[in-house]
Amino acid sequence: SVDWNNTKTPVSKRAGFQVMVIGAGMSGILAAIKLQEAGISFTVLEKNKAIGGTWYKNTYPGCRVDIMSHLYCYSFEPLLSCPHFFPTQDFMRQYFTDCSHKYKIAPHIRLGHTVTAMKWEEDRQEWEVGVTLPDGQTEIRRCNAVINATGQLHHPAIPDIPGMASFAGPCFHTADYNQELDLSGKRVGVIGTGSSGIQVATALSGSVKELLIFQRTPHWATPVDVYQEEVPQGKHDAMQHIPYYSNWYRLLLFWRMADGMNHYLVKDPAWKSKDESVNAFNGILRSYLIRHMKKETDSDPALITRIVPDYPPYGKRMLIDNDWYKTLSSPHVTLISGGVREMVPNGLVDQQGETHSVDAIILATGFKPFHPPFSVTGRAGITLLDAWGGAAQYSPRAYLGITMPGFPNYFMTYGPNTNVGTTFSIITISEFQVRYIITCMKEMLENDYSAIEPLQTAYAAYNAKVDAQLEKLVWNHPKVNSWYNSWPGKRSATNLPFSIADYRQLLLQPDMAAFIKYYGKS
Ligand code: N01
Repeated sequence: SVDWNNTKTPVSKRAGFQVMVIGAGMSGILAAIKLQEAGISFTVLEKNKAIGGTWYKNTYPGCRVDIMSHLYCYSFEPLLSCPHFFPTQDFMRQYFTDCSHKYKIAPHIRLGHTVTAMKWEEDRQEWEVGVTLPDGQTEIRRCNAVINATGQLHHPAIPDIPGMASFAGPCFHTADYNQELDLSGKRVGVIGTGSSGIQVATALSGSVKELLIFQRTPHWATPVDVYQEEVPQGKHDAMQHIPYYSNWYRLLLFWRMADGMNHYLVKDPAWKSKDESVNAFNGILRSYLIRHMKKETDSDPALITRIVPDYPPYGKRMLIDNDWYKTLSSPHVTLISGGVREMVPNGLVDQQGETHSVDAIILATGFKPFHPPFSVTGRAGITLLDAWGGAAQYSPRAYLGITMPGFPNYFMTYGPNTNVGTTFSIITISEFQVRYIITCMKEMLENDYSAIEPLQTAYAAYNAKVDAQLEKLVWNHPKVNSWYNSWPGKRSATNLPFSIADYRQLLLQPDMAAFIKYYGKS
């Protein structure tokens, strides 16, 4: 859990210190709540018409959290009222909206405000932020510090499939789901079989006439016996009335879903010479997952050979089986392996050249992680894009996943190398980060620093440790291409290579010796 005590005492010095939080999703709302408690002035800029981030944008049928509600919530606001073990999208959106009201941060959120560019003004020791307002006008806003809470995954990856424009029916991404469209009784094509793909396909399978699922590469999925289930009344009551029950339950889930899984992530040292080589734990897990596939598909050998991945479990994000395998075995569902060769006016052509006619196409093709939504220019005119290798060698990095040399008072939540590679709640990671960021700000205010930025040496030393640890883990398997490793050298710029307990330890107290401090305006 997160001890918020040290960020709760309001700071008194430096009236006028202003923080701009970008994004009113899970991390932005969290940052706002904690800034408010610390007595630091802030504004939240949100480009959407409502708050919720991911849980506002993603409204496709079947969209829900694949992490248990008891973990997928703020530690200070347990989600005890959720009727399901795995909360639905609308439930999560309501939770974050309720939190924004309960903690009185809603008045600080500016909806429909899109940040277009940001520039560090050395003379003023401030960030200059270009914003497009809801009426289309633009203006410049200034602040002392920025918390970029836009996350890793919000820019849809639209595939470049030949003939895409020729398709006559509706074709849209899961993050832009067309709610007006009634797909019941239609032939629907779904491209992609990651977390979004299996959720939308399974949910639609009950109402469409025919479902054609285009799987480029199989993903692993783990069974969870309570996926569709409601939390039983007894557990509900225990959570609410037995002292500390919910804390213990969270601890149990934490162990099962987080660091208790870490041994699966370590690759066999002999790996590079053997395509399917996995460590002993991973080998046992692999057999278990294949047994599960067989059970769910009535051991259909033709199907099994097409859905068993040729890389170790956890190489890509582990899916939670939401009746996905059962869906694949339904008579009106067809799995087409190998991806899509082209789109034609009436449908899709597979890699074997066969045309499949469909009425609508859903692109469950994922997101472009860290796709820069706006340009960020730090000291000496260096942009974040340049600092991360430029367009050709783009590979985000940060000191502790939060700050960057050359970008004073620029803080990130869910930044580079902070995504968890197990199915654990990213909310806990954001809590560690927000606590760290606010502690840094308190240090600044109490010591009258106008700005801080990490030393290049601290940044380099931390990233050397990140790289050394990444080398040992499964995400850069030669057969894995995923949003985890879509950077030069297949290095994962998204994932946290350390245990969650170790990362927490690193963020407990900022090492101010690792920062350059600036005093006042030059
Ligand atoms: O995206 P993905 P996602 N032609 O990148 C395929 C979180 N999330 O939106 O594997 C054909 O995982 C691609 O194929 P391949 C979660 O962290 C959480 O599903 O590259 N296919 C793959 O199958 C998750 O990991 C929840 O060969 C193409 C799929 O599209 C992350 O978001 C729910 C293609 C993309 O899978 C991303 O998940 C949903 C092409 N041109 C998402 N391009 C929760 O429940 C891509 N694909 C919390």
